[in-house]
Formats: sequence, structure tokens, C-alpha cells
Amino acid sequence: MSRYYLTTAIDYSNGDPHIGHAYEKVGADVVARFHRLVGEDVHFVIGMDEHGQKVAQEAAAQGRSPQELVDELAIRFEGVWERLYISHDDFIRTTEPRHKQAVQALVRRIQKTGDLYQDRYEGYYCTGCEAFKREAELEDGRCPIPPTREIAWTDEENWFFRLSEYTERLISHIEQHPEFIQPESRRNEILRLLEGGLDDISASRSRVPWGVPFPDEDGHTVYVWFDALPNYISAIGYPGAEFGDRWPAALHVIGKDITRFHCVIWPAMLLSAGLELPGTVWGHGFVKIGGGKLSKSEASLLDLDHLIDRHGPDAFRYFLMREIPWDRDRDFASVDAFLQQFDERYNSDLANDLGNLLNRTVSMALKYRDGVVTRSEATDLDSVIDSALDRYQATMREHRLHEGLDASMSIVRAANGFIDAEQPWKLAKDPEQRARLDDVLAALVRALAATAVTLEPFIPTKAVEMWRRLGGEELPSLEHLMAELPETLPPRWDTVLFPRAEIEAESD
Ligand code: ME8
Repeated sequence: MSRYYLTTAIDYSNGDPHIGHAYEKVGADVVARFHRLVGEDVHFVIGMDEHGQKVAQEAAAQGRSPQELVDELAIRFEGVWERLYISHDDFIRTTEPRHKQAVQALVRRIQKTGDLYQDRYEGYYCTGCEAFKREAELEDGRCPIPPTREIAWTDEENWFFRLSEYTERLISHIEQHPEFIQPESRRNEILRLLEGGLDDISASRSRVPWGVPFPDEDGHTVYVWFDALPNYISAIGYPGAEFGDRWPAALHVIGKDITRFHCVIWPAMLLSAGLELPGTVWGHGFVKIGGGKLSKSEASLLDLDHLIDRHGPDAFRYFLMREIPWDRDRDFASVDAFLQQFDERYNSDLANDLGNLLNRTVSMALKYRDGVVTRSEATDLDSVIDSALDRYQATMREHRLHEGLDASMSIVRAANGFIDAEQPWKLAKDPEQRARLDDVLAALVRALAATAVTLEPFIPTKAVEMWRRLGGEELPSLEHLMAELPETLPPRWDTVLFPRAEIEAESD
């Protein structure tokens, strides 16, 4: 069975989970579930980035110890991921002993290759990015990425990593492996950056006590990105032998603001340590409101628990994946526009198109055939299903998740059109059309089955509910879908897949 190890960014433990975090975790979960659906041995890791100045400052502001803060937030994040059906196999926290040991082992290994040296760092540090900044990266003395944060002048003795030595090797790896950085826009960005040359970077901090102790160097901690990036190997047992069973990762899912860390610093660290590079780094876009990054107040208006409660977890997952393409930014004019769009999508795609298709098909099969669906001739609808399934697989394998979702929903649209064109209620009145009615009903059941299976990565519990309403039990793999089609629908049940939402009229 082929193995598929994928990860997401580990989230900073300095505040509540927000919609950007949810978008990323849901997208990665869709990828994980798709790979399980095609029969691969998936290992999916997410987690928390718990060290560094940002976390220490937040704890201090709350008058608490950093450990207390990160323990509480880890529970909060995991609770939301559970509500959103994130199917991770592991949840790595950088304060765990297994992680600290792995980081120290990796630092020692890099040290042995001669890529670490001591020097003095004098320059700016942005706590928001947890990154050292060149003067040229600042605008009016501030970092433009988290513009609300003060930038601090730092002067400290550090261990430095010879990042500059890896420029050529990174360029050649990226050129030889077009799949390494995706989507294309991110790849070009990183190539441009590399062409400009790299500076060495600090690997330790001597003024930040909240971190992994730097090996054999009292008072130094590992620089937070040098600590965070190795979560991808600590979670699978580095430096133990079992690490080799999962590494290299097939995919790192991250946001576009941290591609530099994942496509330059991380691969250079791995090359230095003599480890293989991950297959693909996917830098997804940003959810924006009013053109900018989410402000704290917008993030709290888009509270994840409220959004999940609004139409249920499946619907929220659907909306994120339907409305925010996986390869670029999506800007909503305002929080209200976001919510309005969510309600409209819910009613049009889920309550109307999908819910009605299921309802109409099941009702007709029960009414006209007592729920027994006979195997039948292929219809026009079947050729739509076949080509949608091909498109689904091709796009999902390339991580074009919004296109995969569209392929799946195209079956729903075609099936609704098919009902309107065939008018089964008329066929049912005409004894000569018996065979045609059987063909039509069976094709509709096949369409729904294909929809249920292909939507599983997006709406996992509703997809299973759909499958059960068709008479199935466990969802089959994509390969066995048509062979495992149930033939008898269970009697009617009362629940509606997606009840229509009452939408309040716009207030302004
Ligand atoms: O960057 N839209 O943590 P983080 C989409 N700890 N994605 C967004 C987003 C938005 N509005 N805002 C944030 C960190 N993200 C580090 C990662 S990995 C070794 C260490 C994404 O909590 C962001 O791009 O700031 C990142 O991938 C993830 O959420 C966590 O962000």
C-alpha cells in the first residue's frame, strides 16, 4: 500500500484558532481523506507551535506562565479540530519531550556537518513573524506583514546556520522538481528570492528563555523556526529508526506567508542533516476581509464555534472549500458579506441542489419501486458521472481541491437536470415506460452514490448519511464504488440532509 505522509503548519499558541487556521486544516484534511479514499496508507499530522517570543509575550500579558497558556490553547485548538472532523493521526506540540529531543538531535547533526558557527546578531527582529528582518523589508520602521506590531532592535550572540551555502542546491532542486513548490506562483516567488542570494540566519537565541535548550550552550535556546520546522520529523519518531517508515513527507500544507521558511530554510536544514526533502510544499492563499489580513476583531466576529453552529460542521467545511480556492486568496468585502455568502451557498448548493436530489430520488425509488433499484442500462447521466469521476481524481491528485469539489457537484447539477428532463413521475404513469423508469432511477442512485463517495473528503458525516440512505453501510473506496452499490433503499426516514436555512433580510 503506498504511503502518504502529510502535515499542516503548526499553529502559534498565542491566541484562539481563527478562520485562516480552519481553512488550512480543513483543506489538508480533504487531501488526507482523498488519499485514504483511493486506498493509500495516510499519516496526517497537525499541531501547535508553542515556543518563542510571541507566546512568551502573550503569556506575560495575561500574567500566566507560558506552559499554562499553551496547555490551555492546545485543548482549545484540538476541540475545534474535533468539531470540524479533522482526521489527523497525531497532534504534535513543540513543548513535548519527544519534540525537544528530536530538535536537539537535529541541531547536533547539523553542527557535525560544520554548518553552525557563532557570531553576533545586530539587527531587527519582528515578533509577529518570529523573524529577523533586513532594513529593506521594513516600511516606515515597521514590518508590513503584521503591521500592528512593534519591531525590536536586537543585539545578541547567536549560533548561525550557513544558509547561504545552500542557494545553488536549492535552485537546482526546485528546477529539477517542478512539483516541489506549488502552486506555480509560490514557486516563482521562491526562485526570485533565491536568485537574489541568501544570508546566513540565526539558529539560536540568547535572550529568549522560552524555547528548546540549544545543545551544549547554556543560556541559548533554539530559534523558534529552527524548533518549529522539525515538528515534521519529530512527530514520526526522528531520530529513531521508525522515522524512516514515513519520511520523506509527501506534502507540507502551509500558508503563503511562510513559504520562505518551508521552501528555503527547512530544505536547507534537511540537506545539511543529510535527510531527504519533502515531495511538495503547498502554499495556499489567504482568507481576507476587506482586502486585508484578518484583524483581531474580524477574527472574533468570525468565531469558529459560531460558524460551525450556524449550519453544522459539514456545511462549514463545504463553504470554506467551495468559496476559497485552494491556490489563491479570497477576499470578502466584510464580515457580513462573508456570513451572507455562507448562508446563500448553504441554501443553494446543499439544501437545494444536493438535499433535494437525495430527497427526490429516494422518495421516487420508494414510491414507484419499493426501494428496489434494478441494475440497468447506462444513460446519458452515466457518461456525465464517468467524466466527472475522472476529473475529480485528476484534480484532487494535483491538490486543485476546489476543482475536485466542482467535479463532484457537477454530478449533482446534471442529475437534477436529468430528473427535470426525464420526468419520472410521468414515466411512472405509463406501463410501457417501466424499463425506462428503472433505468432513470438506477442512474440517479449511481449519481448519488458517486456524489456521496467523492464528497466524503469535504462533508464526511453527511456523505456517510447519504450513502446510508441509499442502503449502504461503510463508504467504499473510490475504486470499488460502482461494484459495491447497494440495491435496496431502506424505508423512509425523517431527517433532512441539509434543512433549508431561514435567511434574514440584509439589515443595511
Ligand atoms: O505561521 N488565511 O503559525 P500561525 C489562510 N507557527 N491561512 C492563514 C491565515 C488566513 N487569514 N492566517 C494564517 C505560524 N494562516 C507558524 C507555523 S510551521 C512549522 C510554523 C495560516 O498560527 C498560516 O499561513 O500564524 C499558517 O500556515 C497557519 O495558518 C498557522 O499560522
